[in-house]
Amino acid sequence: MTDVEKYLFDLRGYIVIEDVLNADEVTELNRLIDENHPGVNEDSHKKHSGGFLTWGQALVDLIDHEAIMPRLKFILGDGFRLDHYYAIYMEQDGTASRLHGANTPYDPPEYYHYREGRMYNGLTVVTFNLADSGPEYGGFCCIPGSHKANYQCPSEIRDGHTDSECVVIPEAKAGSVVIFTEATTHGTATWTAEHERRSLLFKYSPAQQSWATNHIQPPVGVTLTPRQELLFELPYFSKRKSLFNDDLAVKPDY
Ligand SMILES: O=C(O)CCC(=O)C(=O)O
Repeated sequence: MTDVEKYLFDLRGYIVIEDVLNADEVTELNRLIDENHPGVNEDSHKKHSGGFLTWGQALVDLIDHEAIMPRLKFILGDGFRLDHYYAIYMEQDGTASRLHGANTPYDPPEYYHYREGRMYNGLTVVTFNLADSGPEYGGFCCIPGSHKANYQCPSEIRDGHTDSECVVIPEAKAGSVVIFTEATTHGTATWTAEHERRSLLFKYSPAQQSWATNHIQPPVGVTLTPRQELLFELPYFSKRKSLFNDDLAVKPDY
């Protein structure tokens, strides 16, 4: 996590990291999706769909991609876990989703705190973009800074959605990653592009908590590295293994 990224994540609740995947990697991931694509819903021209970790190793290797692990360590602390994941596919006119998530009202699994010199986050999303998205096209949208908002988002702003002046659609090219805290008020903007939106969302929780009702299971028939296996551990805190070395993730010094 660079100083600029730390500053921007704290300030806005999200960062965009360009060029995490190169063009060949994007092509390969899109090929795996082409082979297995579940299609979009006829009415909404969009689909949220999980289960893709059995489609190919390149997809599995995104869960602990070298570009995201140190950043997640900074954001969530060591020992974080994969809470759930899904892809968003959107064809032209794919419908918007409402703005949700906020600092106020407080939602216990989705928080942003700063205490004793470091940030603490609840559910945190890593979105791999396999197609260009942004203001020209639609896709992820949010209210920068709302992870620290002390007042509830007024209905005029929530209902105004991307017409509200404080809502942005960050530019995120194919190969980029967006990392955001779910405490940032966010949603999906109508997809206006001719090309399909393909975004893979991996949602991580700190070691001790789960947002999802069902704890995610490792994908069947897939070989995981020891570190990838740790990402599928149940939520607990005490004596949790580090994702980065042979030590424990957390060693309280009191
Ligand atoms: O990427 C998007 O379109 C928004 C995803 C979303 O709403 C969420 O992660 O809760």
